[in-house]
Amino acid sequence: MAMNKPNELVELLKGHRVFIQTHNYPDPDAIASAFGLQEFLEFYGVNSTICYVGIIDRYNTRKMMDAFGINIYSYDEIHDMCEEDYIINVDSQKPNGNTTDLPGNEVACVDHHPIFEETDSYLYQDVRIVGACATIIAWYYYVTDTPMSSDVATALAYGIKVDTDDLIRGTTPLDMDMISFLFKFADWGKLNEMYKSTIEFQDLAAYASAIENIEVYDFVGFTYMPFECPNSLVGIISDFILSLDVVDVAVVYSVNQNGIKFSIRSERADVDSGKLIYDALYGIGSGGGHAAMAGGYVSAENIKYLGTAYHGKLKELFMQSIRKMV
Ligand SMILES: [Mn+2]
Repeated sequence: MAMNKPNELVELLKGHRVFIQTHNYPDPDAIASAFGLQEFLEFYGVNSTICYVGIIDRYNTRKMMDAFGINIYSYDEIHDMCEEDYIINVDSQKPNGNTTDLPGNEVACVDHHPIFEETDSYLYQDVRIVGACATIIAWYYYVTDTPMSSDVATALAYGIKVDTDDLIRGTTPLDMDMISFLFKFADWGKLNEMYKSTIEFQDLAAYASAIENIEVYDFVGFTYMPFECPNSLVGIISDFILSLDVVDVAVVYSVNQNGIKFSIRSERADVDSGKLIYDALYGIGSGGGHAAMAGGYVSAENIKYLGTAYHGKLKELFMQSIRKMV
């Protein structure tokens, strides 16, 4: 069923009401991809609305809306989506804990995450394992020679840079080609502005807690924040822990009343973050992602399966899974 010619996507959508849905709690790559796709479709006469579930919880992600003039709506603000409406899943796929099933019909998907469950329900599916979803959207402009606004080019470049950790994490030749393609159209000064004031004052409590609670076993750094943190902040702390010289795999989580949120990072070829979290939490929680980065979750009801000394139990589960891999 897989077509991946952008003009086929345009044909599929013509005459329908179209929503572009990102994964929940969208990050810069998801928002840039949705925005780039929206302007791409608009050029060919297809109007669409970008929507998401959850909240946009980072200052820098929120800053994208103003910087690039992006209109994106929380599903709470959309009251009239119906079954006949078409949905394009962007930076996500349907059978996925991180994407809410909305009333519309999911007809298309553009994503760079590995396919976890084969589904033939998409009429258009473009899933490629590249560093960022924004790379695929940039390629749509590239292969069709579609005019691109400076804001789209800059937002896509930002999405690629963030998801690839500045072109080092999970980066493929296509990511590099698209960065160089975007360079001609993007406003690099505006892109630079996105890198100012990236740590929010309230984040310092999470850094302090992560530093206080860190333990390192072999090459694995474990730490946690015993309070609610935005998903994206858990990821940022995980990157921070991974940057330590003695850490090659970071396991970071935040504990709150709804459960435990995990973020995994790996810079080892033999430890796949997505497989690690899936295996370590098997039967207790859920998780998945890329080789270099992944996320996961254990609900409050399931914490009891970890026992009262759950910090120790989690280390045991993750170390067991890692020893199977290395
Ligand atoms: Mn992404």
